Amino acid sequence: MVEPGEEAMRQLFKFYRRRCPAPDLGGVLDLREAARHPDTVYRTRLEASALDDEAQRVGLQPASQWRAYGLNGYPGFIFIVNPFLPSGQRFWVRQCLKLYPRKPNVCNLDAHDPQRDDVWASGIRAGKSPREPRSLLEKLRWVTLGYHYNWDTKRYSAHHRSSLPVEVSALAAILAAACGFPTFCAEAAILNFYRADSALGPHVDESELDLSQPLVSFSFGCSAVFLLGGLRREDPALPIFMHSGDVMVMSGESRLRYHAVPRILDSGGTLPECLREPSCPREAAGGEAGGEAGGHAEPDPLARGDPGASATEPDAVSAADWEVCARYLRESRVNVTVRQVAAPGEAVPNTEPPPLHQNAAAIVTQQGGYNDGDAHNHDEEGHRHSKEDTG
Ligand SMILES: O=C(O)CCC(=O)C(=O)O
Repeated sequence: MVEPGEEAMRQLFKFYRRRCPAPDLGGVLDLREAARHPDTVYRTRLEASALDDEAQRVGLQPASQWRAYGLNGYPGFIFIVNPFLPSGQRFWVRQCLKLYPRKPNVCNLDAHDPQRDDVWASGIRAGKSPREPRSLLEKLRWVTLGYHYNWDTKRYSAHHRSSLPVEVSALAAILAAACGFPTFCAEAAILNFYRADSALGPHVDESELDLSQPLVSFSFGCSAVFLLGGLRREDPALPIFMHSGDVMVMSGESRLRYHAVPRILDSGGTLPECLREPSCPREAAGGEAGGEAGGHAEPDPLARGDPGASATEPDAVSAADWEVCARYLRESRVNVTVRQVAAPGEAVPNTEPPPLHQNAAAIVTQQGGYNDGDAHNHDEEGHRHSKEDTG
C-alpha cells in the first residue's frame, strides 16, 4: 500500500480512497466523541454570546449551544460540531441545490453547455422518470459565488464577479466572528458537490490575497473523511470525520495546511435524521416542485417573514423541494467554503478570465474515469486539482 518516496498525505489519501477492500475507519478522529481523545482534542471557547438572534436567522442554534474544538499541534484550526438547527440544514441544502447553481453564478456545467437547462429542473425530472440519463444535478461538481475562482489561472479577477448571496455572507461572518475574526468579509465561495465515489485531492487554498482571514467551511449530507495535513506535502495528515452540519475554520498557522477529502461515506449510517426523506417537519405547503424552477428569483430568505416558521428562522423548505433534496442527498455531500479574497482597501487585479477549460474542476470521480493517482499528479504545485467530471 505504501510506496517508498510517496509523501505522507498522498499515502493516506490512497488508503482512504480505496474501494476494495474498504479501509478501516477506526483511525479517523470523530469530534462528536471528543472526550475520548484528550491528548489530541481540546475544547475551545468561542466569541459568540451576542450573536444568538442573528445566528437563528441563518439556521444556526444559539451560539451558547455550539461545541467547538481545537487540535493540539494545529493552531488556528477550529472545528464546530454541527451548530445548525435541523431546519437550518434543510434550508442550506435547498439553497445549494436549487438556487446557487443558477446564473450568474458559475458552475462546472457551463464549460460544456452555456445554454444548459436549469440544474434544479433536471433534478425534478430525474425523480419523475428514474430511467432518464444522469441529471445535471448529478453532474454538478462545483459552483462559484462572489469572485469566481478561475481553475486555470488559480486566481480571482475583479472582472469575474457576481454578488454573493446575503445569507452566505451573514452565516460566514457569524461563524468567523465566533472564531475570533470579527472583520471577516465574505467575498467568494466555492461549493463542492460530491457523489458517493467523489474525492478532492490534497491541496492548499492560497489564491486569496489576504491570508490573514480564515477559510470558513461547512458541509451537509453524507459524512466524509477529511485529511488535515501540514504545510508541506510530505507532512503527516490527520484523518477527521466531517459529518453533516459540521463547520471547520482554518486560520492562522493552519490557513495554508494541505487538506483533502478522500472518501464520502455511505448515507446509511451517516445522514442525520433531519435530512432523511421524506420527513420535513413544519414544512411550508409545497406546490408543484417545478414551480420555481424556471429561473424566477427566490425571495431573500433573510428578508422574508414565513408564516409557517418562527420569525427568527430562515424560511422552511417546501415538501416538493425537499423531495428533490432528499433524493440527491442519499448519495451526496455538499461543501461550502467561504473566503475573504482581499484585505480592506486592497484591489483585486483585473485579469481577463480565459474561457473555462474543459479540464477545470475540483472533484474527481471513479465513475468519470479518474482515479486518485490522476487527481494528484495533475497539480505539481499543490494547488487545487483541476479535473472535471461532467459525466
Ligand atoms: O469538502 C471539503 O470539506 C473541503 C473543500 C475544500 O477543501 C475546498 O473547497 O478547498
